[in-house]
Amino acid sequence: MPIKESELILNPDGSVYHLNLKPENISKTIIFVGDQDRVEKITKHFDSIEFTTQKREFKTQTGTYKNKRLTVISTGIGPDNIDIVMNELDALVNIDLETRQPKQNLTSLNIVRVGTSGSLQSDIPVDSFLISSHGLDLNGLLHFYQIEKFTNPDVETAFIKHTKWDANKAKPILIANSESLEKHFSSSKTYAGITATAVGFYGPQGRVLRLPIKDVDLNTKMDSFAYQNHRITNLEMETSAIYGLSKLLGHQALSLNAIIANRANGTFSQDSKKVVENLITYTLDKMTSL
Ligand code: R1P
Repeated sequence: MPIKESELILNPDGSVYHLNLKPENISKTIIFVGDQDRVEKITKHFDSIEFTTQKREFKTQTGTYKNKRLTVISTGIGPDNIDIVMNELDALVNIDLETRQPKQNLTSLNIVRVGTSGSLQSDIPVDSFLISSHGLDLNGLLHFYQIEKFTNPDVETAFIKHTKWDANKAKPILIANSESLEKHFSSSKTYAGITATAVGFYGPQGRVLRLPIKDVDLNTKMDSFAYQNHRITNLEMETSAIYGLSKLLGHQALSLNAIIANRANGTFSQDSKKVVENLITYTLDKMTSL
């Protein structure tokens, strides 16, 4: 049965609905950024750019860096956008858009997020690079999919117990990164740890402006959580969704974080643009041998 027009929505030119992309517009190696203005901060290093498009917050450029064909795409903020980006990118490679049928031979994309994040650990300072060993999904997105096979119940149960997790909130799920990508991108310059992925920037990350939040101690409890060799190092808004949907769809994913804030000691980078720029050049250089 072909996938219905209401489920796989295509634009009149045949491109996928939100991303405005056709299969030939993307490389199999893709960099995600949150901010649409960060796309060109990456592609300014390219030898050449063959394709550019943008719809809403989803800006895409494809080109070559030292002869390696790469696509850079902005996802905007949050796991809800990751649901759109991951499903539509997968459709571009794994669904025949003419017949609307899933392909027999599936393609696995390499996806690397270059993002910013706040450290929860005082020993992971601002201006450092952090690789997410896992995404800890605190936002509920993955519960809409059949994710059971990729969860880590022992760690999740320990986390729920340690934080006295409110049963009215979505149950936390822990998803691992792509081991091979982690090996490729690790170096003496990188820290590693669990990245917690929140559904919002303020209350869901423990920030209080005028609204009281339910658990003012949640960040401290996350910071002190330890299970075997696992600890939670940082908090942002996309990693667990990227990891979970990549596992389900058969893609390789890694999240690289420029640490611009340290929530444990209250510091913020003196030059956050510089640490992001440094992470971009670090990532691009590793990309050439991927
Ligand atoms: C919030 O300001 C945004 O910044 C972080 C969060 O994950 C969220 O998307 O990442 P990016 O800078 O990669 O967007």
